[in-house]
Amino acid sequence: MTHLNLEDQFQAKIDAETKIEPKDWMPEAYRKTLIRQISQHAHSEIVGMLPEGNWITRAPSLRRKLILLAKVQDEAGHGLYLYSAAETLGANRDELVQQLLTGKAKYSSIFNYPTTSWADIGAIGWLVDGAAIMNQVMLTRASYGPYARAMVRICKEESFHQRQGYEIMMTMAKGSPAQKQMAQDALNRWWWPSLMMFGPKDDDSAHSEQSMKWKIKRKSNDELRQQFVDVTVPQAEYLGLTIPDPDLQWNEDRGHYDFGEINWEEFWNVVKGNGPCNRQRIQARVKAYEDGAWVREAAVAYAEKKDQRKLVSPKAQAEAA
Ligand code: FAQ
Repeated sequence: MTHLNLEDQFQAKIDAETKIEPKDWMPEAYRKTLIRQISQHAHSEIVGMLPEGNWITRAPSLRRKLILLAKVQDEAGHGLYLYSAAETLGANRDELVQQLLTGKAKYSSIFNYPTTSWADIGAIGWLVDGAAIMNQVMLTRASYGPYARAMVRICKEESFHQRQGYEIMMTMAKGSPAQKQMAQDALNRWWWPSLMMFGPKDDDSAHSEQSMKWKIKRKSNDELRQQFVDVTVPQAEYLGLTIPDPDLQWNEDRGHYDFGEINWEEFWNVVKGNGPCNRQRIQARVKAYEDGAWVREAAVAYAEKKDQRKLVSPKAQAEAA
């Protein structure tokens, strides 16, 4: 029998589609890559609550307000599952949060754009959640068990989010000319940033090759981006809206849509912290963290008191005797 070293055994497990679980041996680089990706993903869900949260008080009806509240709450839940998944790898949640608050951690570029009209809530659900699902369905098959399992539930919820966004777009696109114009304007502003969500081109993607070998990622950034364009163009046509890309064209030979070049300078600028809302987003998270300090302190004080009470309670004394 050939003797396999730990790293080869690990890769053999991945190749055989056996899930890696928290207590299994794993290369440090695998652990690090997962903590990086999962924590960036968790931060994205948490920061992602802000652009939509902006419209909760101004939703056009009670029904819309209830739906939006539920959606934003779902994003909080996703963030929490993902922080927990990162903890199974030995990451410390407080440290991860500190990295976000001090601007050291990355989160998705998309959440650094402003939501200036109600139609943006439709566009976010349709395009941003649509892009998120396209990327996350493959993650339900990621090699790391806790991440893959968290993704199953997250994807179900994201698909509801996508539909609520598309329903807003349908209502507006079939409404008055002014409403249709609002929907078109939202599409114009969210289209390109949504394509950027898939990350840099494959040639410029630092982590893709290794992450695909480890089956953390199963499809490349460009493959997923193409898949997103292919499913979204007919949806825009159904709405009677125009995608803001003069180079967009069906390519019979490839069986895919060709589309224009992304503005990569804008992408990297936003990733580096210089997008339209980066500072505002971090400030909002810092404020929420500071405003919540009393809750954390009260919880710790309560836990300490409870421990002390246990020590002096008659039952505890009798048990101790
Ligand atoms: N923005 O080598 P790659 C959502 C960074 S959740 C900012 O290709 P990788 C739900 C990347 O981190 C949306 N940075 O990296 C929702 C790396 O930097 P590093 C988030 C980006 O990891 C909806 C560098 O560039 N989804 O929307 C971006 O192999 C509505 C090189 O890139 C996830 O996080 C970007 N767009 O592939 C919530 C899914 N793209 O770490 C509220 C999980 C790349 O070396 C409302 N993540 N970078 O300093 C993934 O699938 C992957 O991490 C990718 C990037 C595909 C995002």
